This record gives sequence, C-alpha cells and structure tokens, in this order.
Amino acid sequence: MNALAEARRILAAAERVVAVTGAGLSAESGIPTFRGPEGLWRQYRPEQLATPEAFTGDPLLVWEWYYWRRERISQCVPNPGHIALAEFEARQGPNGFTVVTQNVDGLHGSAGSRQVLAIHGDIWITRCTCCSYQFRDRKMDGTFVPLCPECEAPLRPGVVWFGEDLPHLVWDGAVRAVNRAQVLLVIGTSSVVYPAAGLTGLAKNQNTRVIEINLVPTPASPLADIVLTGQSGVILPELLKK
Ligand code: BV8
Repeated sequence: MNALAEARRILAAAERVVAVTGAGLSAESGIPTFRGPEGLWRQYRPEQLATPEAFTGDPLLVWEWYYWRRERISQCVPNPGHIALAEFEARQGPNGFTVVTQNVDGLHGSAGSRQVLAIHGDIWITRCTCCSYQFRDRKMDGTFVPLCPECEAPLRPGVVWFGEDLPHLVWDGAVRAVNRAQVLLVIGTSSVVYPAAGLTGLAKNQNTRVIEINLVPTPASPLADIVLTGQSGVILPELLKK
C-alpha cells in the first residue's frame, strides 16, 4: 500500500485528529514563508523584527514590516490545502478535528475552519503594550507608531514574538487536543520554532500516529510514521477527500 493510501486508512479510523500548520501551508496562497529562499526573513533575521527588543528599539521598522505583511496577506485567499482542512473538519464533527496553527494570516478561518488555535497570534489584531485594549485592525500602512486611545502607550501587532509566552489558554488547548488525538498532521512547517515544534514529540510519546507533509525533510521527519513529500495544496485534497 503506498504512503498516501496508508495515511488515508489511518485517518479514516481516527476519531480525533490534530493538524499543526506552518507558513508552508500558506505559501501556495502567495504568502512568503519565513525561512525559505524567498522567505520573509531573507532580508532580516528573526531577532531583528519579531522580538520585544526589536520593537522597543525601532517600533516603526517593526510596524512597517507588519503593515507590509498585512498588505501581502490582504491580496491572498485560502488555497486548496486550507479548504481541504476546513471540509475535513465539517465531516469529522465536533471535537473531531483541531487546527493548531503557527500562522498569523487568518487563512484557516477564511477557508471555513472553526476549530483553530492560533498559537502565535493574529496579524489582524492590534493591541496595547500596556493595557488590555485591543481591536481588529485592517490598517496596512502608516508613518508613525500608533498609540493607545485608552492609555496613550504604543500599540503593537497582536502576535507572539520570540522570547514571549504563547497565549496560555490557546497553548493549553493545543496540548490537550494533541493528548487526545489518534493522528497528528504536521503540515508545511520547518519544525524549528518551539514550543510548537515540540507537539510532534508529545504525539510520538503517546503513540499518536504522525503524518508529515512537506517539500523537504525536517527535524519532525524522523518522528513521522508517514512522510508525504510535496505541496500541501496538492496532497491535502487527495489525502482528506471523502
Ligand atoms: C516561548 C511571530 C516560552 C508572528 C513567530 C524550547 C522551548 C520553548 C522555547 C524555546 C525552545 N527553544 C528555543 C526557544 C525560543 C524560541 C524558539 O523556538 N526559537 C527558535 C528559533 C529556536 N521560541 C519562542 O521564543 C516562543 N516562546 O518559547 O515562550 C514558552 C515555553 C513553553 C510553552 C510556552 C511558552 C515564541 C515563538 C513564536 C515566535 N513567533 N512568529 C509572526 O510575525 O508571524 S515564529 C514564526 O516561525 C512564525 O510564527 C512561523 O509560523 C514560525 C515557524 O515557521 P514555519 O511556520 O515553520 O515557517 P518556515 O518558513 O520556517 O518553514 C516553512 C516550511 O514549509 C518549510 O519546511 C518548507 O519546506 C515548507 N513548505 C514551503 N512551501 C510548502 C511547504 N510545505 C508544503 N507545501 C508547500 N507548498
């Protein structure tokens, strides 16, 4: 039996499935990945932009990068990979399928997925650096650092930077979902950013079957029961079709 057929057989028998997704899933929607040849990080290093220190040091540079990314994302739509995941969720029923995404682009929600845990936050949220003020923000350009209307402190993108804790309730939900899952799909992620990358090891320690979808081998590949090599937008519709 080939790898895809075996993966379909395993999924057909699974009551609860979790998918961990990364920038590779959105690549076919036109959103550059972080560490690929055309990656978002190519002209910058992560510590230059996605850290609290970078924001303190040059908040306008960080905002300009996020405005640029919002602009890019606003021109992108979910691809067949996102849609296949949303349709699979509808067929799995309540608590049958959870997406744990590192992506901040919101494309899973646009594709119709409802059980989505955005562990690295949401690029379309702007929040205060000091008080609890936050709002859904469609602003995609700016020449100054926005200030909080409540307390006048600088506003920041509602994403999780390196060195920052993940939102506890969301992260706890992701761990609980993996603990209950019979199958973990690891889709389009380089599996180098923790603690997200640790979910694969958590799954393996409890005999959850792991299926990885990527263009190239990653640190998760040796842990996977099945590795499906190729574009997630091509593989997922085949893997998850009725
Ligand atoms: C934290 C911000 C404490 C939003 C991002 C061990 C334990 C805990 C922490 C650490 C640890 N070791 C190191 C750390 C610190 C650090 C870390 O992991 N550093 C790394 C670099 C070593 N982690 C942290 O600081 C985290 N916070 O740990 O707090 C804590 C501890 C325990 C529990 C809770 C809290 C915070 C990490 C979050 C950082 N923020 N983004 C934004 O601006 O977007 S990370 C950034 O990288 C994005 O979120 C992105 O999603 C993420 C991961 O990247 P990928 O999604 O994998 O994207 P990448 O480009 O790397 O790879 C794309 C893949 O797709 C490739 O494999 C490619 O082959 C593939 N691909 C491409 N095209 C396709 C494809 N596959 C299929 N089809 C295609 N078409």
